[in-house]
Amino acid sequence: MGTQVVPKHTTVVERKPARLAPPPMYQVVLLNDDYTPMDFVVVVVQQVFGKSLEEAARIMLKVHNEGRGVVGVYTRDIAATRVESVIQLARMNQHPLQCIMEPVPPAE
Ligand code: TYC
Repeated sequence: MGTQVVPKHTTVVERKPARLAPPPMYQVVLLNDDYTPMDFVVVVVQQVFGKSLEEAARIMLKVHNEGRGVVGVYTRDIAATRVESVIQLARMNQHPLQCIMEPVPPAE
């Protein structure tokens, strides 16, 4: 056995309770195209994002008229999963519907 070294003085550093920063948030954005049927987009928005028929129709029309629109804001993994679900549903039904995620832009 070696000699034990025991500190003479100890200092206790009191920590402030850890304040966790909120996770970075991502917006899921639907992109317009000329081929995907409107009804299909509305069903996808309802199914993947849990929106009502009225809200899904409003989002679809906004995307149709403005070229793009935010469907929801989520943490990174949830946003990525929803984007994948939209793309998979679109592929399965042979529609070119595109969906992307991007960091929520900082408030002005
Ligand atoms: N522009 C499409 C049409 O006229 C409808 C549409 C809306 C497509 C939203 C994609 O993300 C989209 N059939």
